[in-house]
Amino acid sequence: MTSRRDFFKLAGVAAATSVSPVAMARLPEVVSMDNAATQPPLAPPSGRPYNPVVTLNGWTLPWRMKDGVKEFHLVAEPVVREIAPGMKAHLWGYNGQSPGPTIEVVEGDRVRIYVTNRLPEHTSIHWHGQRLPNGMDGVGGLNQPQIPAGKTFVYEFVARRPGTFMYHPHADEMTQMAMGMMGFWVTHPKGRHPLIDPVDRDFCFLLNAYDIEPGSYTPRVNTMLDFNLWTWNSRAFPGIDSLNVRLNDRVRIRIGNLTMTNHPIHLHGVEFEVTGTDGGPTPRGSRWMEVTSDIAVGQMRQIEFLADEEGDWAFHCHKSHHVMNAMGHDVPTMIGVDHTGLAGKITKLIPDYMVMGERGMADMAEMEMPLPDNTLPMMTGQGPFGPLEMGGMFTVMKVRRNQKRGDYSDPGWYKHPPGTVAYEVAAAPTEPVRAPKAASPQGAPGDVEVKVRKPGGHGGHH
Ligand SMILES: [Cu+2]
Repeated sequence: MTSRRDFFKLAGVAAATSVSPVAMARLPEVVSMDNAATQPPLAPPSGRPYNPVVTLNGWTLPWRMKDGVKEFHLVAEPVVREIAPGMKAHLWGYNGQSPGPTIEVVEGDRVRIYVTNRLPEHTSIHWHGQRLPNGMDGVGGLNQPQIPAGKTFVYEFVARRPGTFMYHPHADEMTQMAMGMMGFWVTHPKGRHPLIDPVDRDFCFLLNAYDIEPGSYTPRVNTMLDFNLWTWNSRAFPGIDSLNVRLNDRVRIRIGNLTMTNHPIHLHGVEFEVTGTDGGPTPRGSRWMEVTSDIAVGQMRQIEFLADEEGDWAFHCHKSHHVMNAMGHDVPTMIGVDHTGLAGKITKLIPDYMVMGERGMADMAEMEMPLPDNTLPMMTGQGPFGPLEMGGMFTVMKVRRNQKRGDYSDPGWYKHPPGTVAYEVAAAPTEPVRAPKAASPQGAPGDVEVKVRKPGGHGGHH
């Protein structure tokens, strides 16, 4: 194992001479990442130049050039991924992290990818969206034998079309995807492309989801619907880094969805265009401005915009349950219900019952609630004006005048110019004007009685 920086010193030098020099010397060095922070873009040290992407809470895999072929080495293996500070998950991934590293190549590149399987079961890799020879498509049993545990296979093809791609196993998929085996792939155009504009910043990340019972570490792999952790690159807010850009940058964000449901991704502050899908760049006549783009299961979308408004702009999935972290499924809605004396009685029946939300759920963000080890508060994160009441698929795009070109560091919270923040006015509350109360018609119910709903079932929130 070596760090990404050390790799370049080693690249080109025959690695791993200790085991079987003849067989092993051909394998590129394994480069591994040991933390979940967003790594700076990897400027290409060889091959055609391009403007590299930044993987949100991720990194790009270095390669070595061998006889004009870009050689990568992916290692499928169990990993420990920090979902957010305070919670770690035991996942399967590649080269130390889940998702695996982003692979960046240029249109026309011949690419050779060694895949070593250190999982306890066989695997394969499907290069989602690529044009390639059929035998390289990675569907275990259909296009190739599975890669047995402990073995290394090699894939080789030419990256024929520029665009946004993903990779994931096509072997025991339900388990391996639920455990986090996936990664991003970007093929840059080899020159000026009529439908691909240059941008100042190019971000990418995968949408993924896990079902990890609070207090445990390993995802339940049989889950079909009841995922409780909605993540971007296996990170949940407040663990998702902000997207930091310079005022008036042109920004591209590439998003791939490998969850089991769709995600309407919403960006505040600006309008964007969808400039690419899984099939490639979109024709210019098909683009229109929007602020939310729905990304269906298995799809990729590229959005682009001019970041011409300074500030801290929310960026999130618009399904409100996807901007929350793990919660029990048995929590009833209690708004308007007087809990006095109730909690004690319910706790006798349901020991882990929590009273919540007499006045809405915002209490939850401030409450010091006892949590089992290794889980995240449902709604959390501290903003400059108080608790953010968010979790899951939520982060912030920070647009700053003073952000330097190529600087991806976090500039801190936005300092609003005086007089530009919503504020309280001193005014006496006014009585609402109500329609006069009509007499109840015969047989109609009178005042509505609020009944406490017993916890149980799934509250219909799938
Ligand atoms: Cu969502």
